[in-house]
Amino acid sequence: MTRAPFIVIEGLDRSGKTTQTSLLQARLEREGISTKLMKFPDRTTTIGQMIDSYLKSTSELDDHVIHLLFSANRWEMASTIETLLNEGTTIICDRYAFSGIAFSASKVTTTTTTPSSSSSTDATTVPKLPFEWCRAPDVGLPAPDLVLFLDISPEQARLRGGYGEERYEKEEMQARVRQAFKRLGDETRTSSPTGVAASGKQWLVVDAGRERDEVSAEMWSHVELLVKGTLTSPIGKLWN
Ligand code: Z5A
Repeated sequence: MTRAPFIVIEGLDRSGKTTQTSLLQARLEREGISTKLMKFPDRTTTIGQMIDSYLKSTSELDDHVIHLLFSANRWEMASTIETLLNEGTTIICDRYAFSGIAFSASKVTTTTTTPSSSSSTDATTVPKLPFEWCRAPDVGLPAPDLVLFLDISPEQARLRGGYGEERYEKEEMQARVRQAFKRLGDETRTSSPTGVAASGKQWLVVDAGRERDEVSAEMWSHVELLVKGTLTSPIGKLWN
């Protein structure tokens, strides 16, 4: 039995994920390939509306609670993802579980101390949520066949439109998120046969600081191989 591929686009804020997922969808449709665009958070569901109001700072939630809501927002689409792939619809997904881990694991508590021998203060940051705790709720979700990580420096991202409107859009946070994504990408490339990298599944870094057309051309070069090939392997499970 053959199935369609599951392609995830990840990246920092303003790296151009929305722009590039739309360009990719248009390209796939021009090639006659049936495609479904998904985006997480999916702000249209009841859970998604809670996430939306948290991101816009119109509500406050405990860090554990919002993390679990982001994951629940993906689980509510998990069976739809599997059905679409098995029916032959290619899925392009704007953010997925990797964002879930990278953002939550980058939240820190900062403590400042003033050593008695000095007049300056030392700042220590401690993660609020352990990395592995952040991964746990997403274990078992449908695994992507390809992750394209759109890489952009926080400085470049800040120069793009709309930056700074939502909760996590602060440079220090974005720098930590970038490191967390790097860790996820590195482990995916070197993971054991049970990881996302199994069966030729890939995490590829794309320089998103270039012109739109250059970025989309590189993305297409990676996606074309996958969508024009034949996938017979069953849909994988994340981190199982
Ligand atoms: N989050 C989380 O914490 N946990 C989770 O599990 C998930 C997410 C799934 C909202 O995500 C927040 O949720 C996000 C992560 C967290 N927080 N932060 N920070 P979102 O995906 O809904 O929102 P976003 O990350 O802010 O995405 P965005 O606004 O949609 O940005 P984008 O999609 O990466 O970029 P864009 O909209 O395509 O482009 C941004 C601007 O740059 C726009 O003006 C474009 O015209 C311009 N642009 C795009 N490409 C280029 C190039 N190549 N050159 C120049 N200008 C460009």
